[in-house]
Amino acid sequence: MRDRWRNSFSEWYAEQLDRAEILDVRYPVKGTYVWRPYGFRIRANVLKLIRQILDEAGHEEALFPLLIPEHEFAKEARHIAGFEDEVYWVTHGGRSELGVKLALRPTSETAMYPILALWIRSHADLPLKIYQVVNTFRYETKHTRPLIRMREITTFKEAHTAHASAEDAERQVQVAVECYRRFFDALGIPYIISRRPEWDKFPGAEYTIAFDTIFPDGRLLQIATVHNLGQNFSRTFEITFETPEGRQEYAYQTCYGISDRVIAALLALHGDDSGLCLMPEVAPLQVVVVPIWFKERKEEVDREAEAIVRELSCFRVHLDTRELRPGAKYYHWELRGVPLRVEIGPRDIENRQVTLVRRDTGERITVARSALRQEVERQLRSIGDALRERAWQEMRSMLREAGALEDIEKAVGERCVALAPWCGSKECDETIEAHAGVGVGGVMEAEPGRCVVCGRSTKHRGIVGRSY
Ligand code: P5A
Ligand code: ZN
Repeated sequence: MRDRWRNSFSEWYAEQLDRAEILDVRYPVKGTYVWRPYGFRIRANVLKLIRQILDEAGHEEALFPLLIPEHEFAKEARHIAGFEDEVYWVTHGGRSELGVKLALRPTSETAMYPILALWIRSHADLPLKIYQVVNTFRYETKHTRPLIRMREITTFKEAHTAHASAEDAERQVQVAVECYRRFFDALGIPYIISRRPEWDKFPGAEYTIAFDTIFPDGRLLQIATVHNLGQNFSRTFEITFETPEGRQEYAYQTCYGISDRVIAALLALHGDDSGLCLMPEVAPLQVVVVPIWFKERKEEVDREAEAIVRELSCFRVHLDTRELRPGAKYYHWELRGVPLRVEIGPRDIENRQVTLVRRDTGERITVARSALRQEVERQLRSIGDALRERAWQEMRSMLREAGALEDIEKAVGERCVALAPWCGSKECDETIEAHAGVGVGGVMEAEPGRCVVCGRSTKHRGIVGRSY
C-alpha cells in the first residue's frame, strides 16, 4: 500500500526518519541533524558505492580544510556573489578577533584551487582528478528539511578536475554524468538530466548539468550537479601549466557534487505505507532471520536458524533472537526496510525448507533448504530490479508533455512536472512563471516544437514543476 506515502508524503517522510532511526531531528541548531547508527550504516554503504565509482573512473580522494580565508573566498567575483548570503563566518579565536575572517566552506573551490595552483606545473600534471567527502555549511534561508535542505550538509561528495584543453574538460563533464548515472542506477533512483538555465547555473560556471528526481508529492529535487568551469577559476587562482611547446596556459576545470539528498531520495522513493524499503545494495541488513519457536522445539529451531545465518554469511544477515512474538519482529524489520526475511519453524525443518518473505511485495516464497543461498541471492537481485523499475515508472507517471501554457498550469496543479517546448528566453520563462507559479528549472534537447509562449520554433523542452 502506498496511499499515505503518496498523499501525505511530507508527514510520511518525517515519520520514517524517526521510526527507522535514521536521523534525530531534535538537535538544537536549525538545519542540522544527528545521524543515528542505523542511518549511518546506510550512509556508509552509499559512500562505499560512490567511492568505488569515482576511484574506478580515475579520481583520487583527498581532504582539504574546512576553513577558507576571506581573501581566497572573495577572489572569484561571481562565485562570491552567488554564495555570500549563505556563508557562515568564523570571526573569533577565543576572545580575540581574527585578523582574517574565515568562511566555513559552502563548497570547496576556493579552498582547493589556490593549492591546485601549486600542484599543477606542466601538462604532464594534467588531467588531475580529485574528490573529497566532507561536511559543508550553507546558511539556507528557504525552509530547511532533513537530508533535503540542510545548513550543515554532512555528506558532500565533491569532485574537482583540471585539464589541458577545453575538449578534455568537456569530455570530463560526460564522464561525470556517466559516473552519476551508474551511481543512481545502482540505488534505483530515477532521474532527469538537464542543463540549468543561464540564470540558475553554479556561481562561476560556464554551464551546469543537473540530475533531478521527482518525489511522490510531485516536487522536483536536484540530486546532483556537474559544472564546466572553463577557465573562470583558473584565471582567478592562477592555475597555469606549461604546454609541450613551452607556453603558459590556464587550466580548464570541472567540478561536480552530490549531497545527503541522495539518501533522502533513496528513502523517499522506495518506501510504502509500512515504512522504508531499502535497496539491497545499500541496506545495512539484507536478510533478517526470524526463528519461529514452539515450546519444546526451541533449541532445534535455534540450531537451524544459526546454521542458516552461517550459510548466508556472504550477505549482511542478522538473526533476531529477542524474546518477542514473531509478528513484533516482522513489524520492526519491515519499517526499517530490510529487503528479505527468512522464517524458520519446526514445520520448515521437517520439510527441509525455509520461508522467504519479500519486503517490497510481501510475497511469501517457500524454498528447499538446499537451494537457500542461491535463492536469497536471486531474490535480492530481483528486489533491487523491482524497486528500480517501480521508481522509474512512478517518476514517468508524473511527467507530462505540455503543448500550451494551460497544460503546464494543469500539470503543476495536479502535482506533476511539465515538459514544455521553450525558446530559452527569460521573458517566456517569466510568462510561464506568471501562469504556473513556477518557472523553467531545466532544459532538455528534444524533437522540434514551438515555444508555448512565443511560438518560436525550438528543439528544447523546459522542465517546469514545483521543487524542493
Ligand atoms: C559541485 C561540487 C557545487 O557545490 N562544487 C563542488 C559544486 N554544486 S552545488 O550544486 O551547489 O551543490 C551540489 C549538490 O548539493 C546538493 N545541495 C544540498 N543538499 C542538501 N542541503 C543543501 N542545503 C544543499 N545545497 C545543495 C544539491 O543536490 C546540489 O546539486
Ligand atoms: Zn518563447
